[in-house]
Amino acid sequence: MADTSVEDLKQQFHAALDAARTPAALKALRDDYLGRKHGRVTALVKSIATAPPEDRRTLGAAANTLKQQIEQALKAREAGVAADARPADALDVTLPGRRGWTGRRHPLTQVRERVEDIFMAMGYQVIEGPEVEDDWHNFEALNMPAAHPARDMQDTLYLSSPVPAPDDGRAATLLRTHTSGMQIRYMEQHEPPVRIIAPGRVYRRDNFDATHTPMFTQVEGLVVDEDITLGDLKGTLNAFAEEFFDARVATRFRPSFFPYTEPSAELDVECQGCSGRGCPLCKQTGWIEILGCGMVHPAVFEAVGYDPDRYTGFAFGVGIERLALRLYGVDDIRMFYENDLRFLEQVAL
Ligand code: 2U9
Repeated sequence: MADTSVEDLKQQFHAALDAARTPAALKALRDDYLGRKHGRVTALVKSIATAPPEDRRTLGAAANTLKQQIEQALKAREAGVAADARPADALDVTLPGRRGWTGRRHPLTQVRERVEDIFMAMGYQVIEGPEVEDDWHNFEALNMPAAHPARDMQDTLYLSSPVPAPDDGRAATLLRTHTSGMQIRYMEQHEPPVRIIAPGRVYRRDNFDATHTPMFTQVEGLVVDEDITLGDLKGTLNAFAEEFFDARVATRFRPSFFPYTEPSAELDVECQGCSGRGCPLCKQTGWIEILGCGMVHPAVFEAVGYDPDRYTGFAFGVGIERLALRLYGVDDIRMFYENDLRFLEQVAL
């Protein structure tokens, strides 16, 4: 009986020792077994006095041996744990990692860069220039003479009087309403062939509501050479649409009007959300408008000193916000300017 309890105690101790991995656990184990007042082995030794006399010798020897074994085992383990011990604030490599916050480009920047990349790969040069423009580059050279409605103060943000006083030699200055002035500047300084895109911010005197902002982003393109045809325009813009949507998309060119192109068109692509069947994204039409385009008006070539009988060209303009709205199915353009991370993190190409 007494032997069994010594053996039990020994087994229990070794099981507990296996589980004790820290200095604190070892200390608790030591107290549990060897503690002066309540230690189990201590109690066993004390119990010898009340055991039957004929058992005392063997029991005493067994208890002593156990006490020594426990003492040795604890010492050995205490030494090992001390060597392994780490300060409480040490790196715990088993904890799950903390993910860093990765920044990304604004959705409008992503769409603009995607458009730029596609045309750059086709050999177009990117040109950039001032947002404050003069009357000639923004209007006059683009076949929009003095009385043209687009020049109205209702539409354009002027920085000077729209009609300078007769004795004022300076031209009217304004916030550009499109990036086309850049193409005019480029043609004034270079002979054809021309193959450029002009991205940038443009300004219009507009409301700030779900579908309008007084500032928005454009990418315009211009190609000029001998024998450029409407077929070049269609082939180029179809290729652009397939690259942009990364798919064989159906397109259609709808007739339109712009003062600086003739003929003019708007390009629709089959709605990617419903494959043309009709959905809220395409307002049930099955088509999504992505850009305006046309053959450059001869009056524009005359304004920059190009011979309109020798050169032809095509031009196009993409409104990046409108395109992004349709791409992401966003119903309020203001979302792009509020910088609410909950929105920005959801829209990514
Ligand atoms: C030159 C000659 C012609 C650029 C063009 C468009 C058609 C067009 C709109 C798209 C949405 C403006 O941002 S938007 O509101 N643009 O539809 N833009 S042709 O034509 C040019 C440009 C420069 C010298």
